[in-house]
Amino acid sequence: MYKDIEDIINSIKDSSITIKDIINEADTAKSSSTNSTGDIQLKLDIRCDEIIEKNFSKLSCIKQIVSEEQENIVKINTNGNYLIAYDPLDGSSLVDVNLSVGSIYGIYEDSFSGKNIIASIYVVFGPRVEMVIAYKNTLKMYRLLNGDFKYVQDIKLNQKGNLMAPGSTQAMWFDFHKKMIDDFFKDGYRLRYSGGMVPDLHQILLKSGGLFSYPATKDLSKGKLRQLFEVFPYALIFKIAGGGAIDGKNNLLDITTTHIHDTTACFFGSNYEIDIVKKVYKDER
Ligand code: AFP
Repeated sequence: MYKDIEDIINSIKDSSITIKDIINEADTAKSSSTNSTGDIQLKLDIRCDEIIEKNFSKLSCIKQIVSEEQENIVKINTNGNYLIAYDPLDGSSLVDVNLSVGSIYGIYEDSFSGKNIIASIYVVFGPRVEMVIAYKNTLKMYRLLNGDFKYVQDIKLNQKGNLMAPGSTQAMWFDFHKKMIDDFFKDGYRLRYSGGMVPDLHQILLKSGGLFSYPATKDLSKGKLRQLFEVFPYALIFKIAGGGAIDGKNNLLDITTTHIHDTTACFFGSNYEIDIVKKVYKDER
């Protein structure tokens, strides 16, 4: 693996081992601040972000970083080759109820845009700590065992799955979207949704498929999930896994980013389910 990417991965491993310990003794109280999307930040969000930024700041190969928890781009090294966008602890509000949470990283070259993402990494903090790395058309899972991440398996999606993870407030779904989701359940799909995209998508990837959706809704016309550090990393992951990732009509990695905290509607899944979304959304919106 290219040394710079290896250095970034090792930095993420170090941060993740520290974050695991912090989650266990977490002060999950709210801080007095909100992030740029208006989410009230937990002290845990800020602490995890500080750890990741501190570790990334040691790497000369990184030019800039973008965090869900910070308004602006952070400059690291003018001569660095890579740009990293990350969500330090996605779903952090779930720590309070002891559900799994995760960190998400997108590694970009030249600019923060879907077409320039070259690698994705996510870490699931659950009963076990697991890391998935998407790079150069490979998708590999590692598990934290005795202080180190050991290779477990490659990940590949089936053409069709049976898990459904339907996000957002159902009362705000457009009728055509609600009918599509209802029809999947009528076909025997099983509901798997925790409110944390990292464990929810991890489950679909490891149990060979289905559909995760966070659509545009009557109250969120551009969905909720952030392009650079939530959506594009998973779009690359699902592409390499042999599935699909769209906004309803377009491939997610083709959409244009105008601001580092832009959101988008998103669907991640096996090809059979993604084709159904394309058919339903073709005539809508
Ligand atoms: P938080 O980070 O605010 O807990 O939100 C988690 C998340 O960004 C993503 O992980 C989930 O898939 C999605 O929000 C859940 O949103 P809904 O609760 O609206 O379904």
